Amino acid sequence: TREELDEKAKSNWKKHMLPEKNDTDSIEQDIVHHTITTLCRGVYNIDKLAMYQATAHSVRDRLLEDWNCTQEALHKENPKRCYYMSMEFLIGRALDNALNCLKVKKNYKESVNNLGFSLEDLLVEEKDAALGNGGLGRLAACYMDSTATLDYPTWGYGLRYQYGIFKQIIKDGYQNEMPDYWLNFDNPWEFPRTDIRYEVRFHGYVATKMNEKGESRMSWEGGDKVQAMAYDVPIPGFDTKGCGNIRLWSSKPLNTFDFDSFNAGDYERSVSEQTNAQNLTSVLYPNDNHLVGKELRLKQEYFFVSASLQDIIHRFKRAKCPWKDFPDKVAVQMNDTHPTLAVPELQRILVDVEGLEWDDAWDIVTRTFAFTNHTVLPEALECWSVPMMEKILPRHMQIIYDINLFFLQKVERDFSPDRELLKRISIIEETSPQQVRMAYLAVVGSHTVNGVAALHSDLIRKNLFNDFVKYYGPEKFINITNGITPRRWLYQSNPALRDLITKTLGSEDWATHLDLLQGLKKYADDAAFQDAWADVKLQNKKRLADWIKTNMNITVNPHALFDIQVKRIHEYKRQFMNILSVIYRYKSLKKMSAEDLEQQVPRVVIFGGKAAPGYYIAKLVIKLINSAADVINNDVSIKDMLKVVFIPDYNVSLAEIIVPASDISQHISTAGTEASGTSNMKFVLNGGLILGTVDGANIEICEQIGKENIFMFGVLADAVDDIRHNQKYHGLFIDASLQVVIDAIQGGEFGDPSVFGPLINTLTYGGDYYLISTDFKSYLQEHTVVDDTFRDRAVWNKKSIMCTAGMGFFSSDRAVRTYAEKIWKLKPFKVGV
Ligand code: 4GP
Repeated sequence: TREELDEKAKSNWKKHMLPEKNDTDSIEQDIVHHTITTLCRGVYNIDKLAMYQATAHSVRDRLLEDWNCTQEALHKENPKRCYYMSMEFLIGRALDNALNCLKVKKNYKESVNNLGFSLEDLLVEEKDAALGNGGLGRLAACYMDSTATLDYPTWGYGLRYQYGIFKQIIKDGYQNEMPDYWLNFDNPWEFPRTDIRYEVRFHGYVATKMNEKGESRMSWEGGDKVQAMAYDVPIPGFDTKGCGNIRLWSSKPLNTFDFDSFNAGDYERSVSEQTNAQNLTSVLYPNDNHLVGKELRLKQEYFFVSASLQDIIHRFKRAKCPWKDFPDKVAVQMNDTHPTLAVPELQRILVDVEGLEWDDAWDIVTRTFAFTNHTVLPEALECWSVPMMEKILPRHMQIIYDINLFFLQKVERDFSPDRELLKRISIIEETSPQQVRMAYLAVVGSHTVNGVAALHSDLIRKNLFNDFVKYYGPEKFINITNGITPRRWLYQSNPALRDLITKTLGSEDWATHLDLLQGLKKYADDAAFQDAWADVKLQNKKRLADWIKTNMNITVNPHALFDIQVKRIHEYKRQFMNILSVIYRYKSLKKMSAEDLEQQVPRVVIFGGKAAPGYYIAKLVIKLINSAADVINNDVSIKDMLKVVFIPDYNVSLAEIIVPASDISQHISTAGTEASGTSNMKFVLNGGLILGTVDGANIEICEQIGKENIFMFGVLADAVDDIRHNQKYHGLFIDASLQVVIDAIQGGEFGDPSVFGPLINTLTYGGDYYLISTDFKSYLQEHTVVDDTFRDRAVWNKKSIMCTAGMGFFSSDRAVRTYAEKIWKLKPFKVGV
């Protein structure tokens, strides 16, 4: 280590550890240097991809400098740290973000130009890091941006999937999935840590052993082992020397080889173990808000928490603190239940390996972990069958039984002996086979549980965790409304608006103090400012229209009202209701006289989003959207008053083009089903209005920007149960306007009606669980209000300005600060001052 080097060596190191220079000449030199030495190419065969790679490597050098600086300072000072454990990080592209954070974009642009390329062209060469499905994965990425920017000593832990979320291709209107092998070319944004490896065990058996003190302890033995190797992804903070990190684990075979099989001539078997090990972290499960109870997934979850905890403990032990101080040095946030096995795993390490007493260990565990819940959908709640758990993690299953036993004994002793209550609150569900309820294990193993928007947190307190709230008291269950990073979702993705805001407010400070956007309110009625504002929106709509023309060969009018719904395709998100309303509009337009038609507000309705590969109904919704688009876009009689576009392969990079271009965006989940939503925040931040239900974060957005600046409709969450009950016992009432649309589909106006039978059945015979029929009429009415409002451009522009101005609260900086203060008890740690 550095301490062991003599003075001369130390001074030699210092002499050469000079900071990178950011003048254009030095940048060019670095790019050329990387072209030659990292890529083994030269001016004779450089192309856009290689140029992107060389540029990215030179930016990475600058980041790594900050990374090292931060890690060295943390190593020396050893402050409390937080670890954000998440099976998903939906990061997107890194280059543009890094250039902005390091404040070197202007010079890079010039340098790249000087070398014969355009930076804009290079940025799109980068593949998205798409290691997540949707909401909770993108949230994790925003939170990493904020912890880095605010200098909180926080690391993310995750998995390095070789295949991220699949690529969506639309063929004959249907979704097809293609693998996303994003690591095909070299990935300059990760740093392989060949020296950081841990062994992870599966299967095996539990034995009893004597420890050094002569006490009898359980020991997990035998089984199969794989190795976890670390890859570090530096996360730059905006305008700070501090640099965060996401450590992703990749599975590798252990360096053992089955020589018996090999010598017996069974080469295939001797290597099969190696391939199995490698496959463990191959692929991200492509489900959003839905559990798939596959063995491989359970193994991924354990592999992830085992490697992460070994790493955390290794770092903790370096400081030689006593175990009881662990929670003063380490906070772990579990992003959903996916990392919950960390609870029994830490308990196992403390009791079986470190020799602590059960109660002392449990005290440490429950002071370390906190848990975020992201959904109330029953199909998303993780349950693992006890037999599967026993087979793969036999010792953990015993520990979970013990955790449950001690917990139930306490509830019975201190709270209530009611058998029904004990059954309801038990971590083990007495089905056949028994199931481990991971959300309950997470609650019992954590000191704090949070929901992600006010309504959602209320609902989990009232329903999902009600018994726990009664037992533990309400303080343990808090709300932290989600947030988004303004750096990616305005500063980077909407340069025209960024510049206008910066010019108006006189500085860029709003990018790290989003409340400053309030300052725009005083210009909301100013005609010149409104024009400048509207001009930015038009530019962004043109950018999207160009993308649609180039990539899909559909012409859309940028002066039309852009009405956008992009998110995972899910029944509860009701893209189905949206396309039904589009068909209703189409039918209405067709009935109009030429004069009436002229008077209409032209609309472009844009959809985007992936359906889980096994989600049949969601895939039919995609098909219906595309079939309707085909008919509507080719019907000249409606004179371009309506266009429908399904943008394929929606991802973070596309969102960066789509979000700034909305006039309205739709967030129309059945009330009480969308925990928060975060794209609603992104659209409003960019001056797009919301058409939405009284659900998730829509409610708080409404409070912040004013109810006159949002279009809301639909039943309230507390009415939903009664309506469902009535529908079940008194039959369904299909609204007349909805019947018109159903008839059109069943009459074959959008292709073979039998294709859509199962989809229509979800409304009719299926009992309309998501209350499309109930909300349809008020939804159509609100669409009319949208049209009428859009006709008065001054009114609309003012609303749009008020939207952006009121969004300060939804910065992920605010969210992360709240986590740090209320849950992690963490202080910022500033480097280089
Ligand atoms: C999502 C929720 O559906 C969404 O409302 C929320 O904004 C997001 O988490 C972040 O909190 N849930 C998931 C999931 O992504 O898989 O449960």
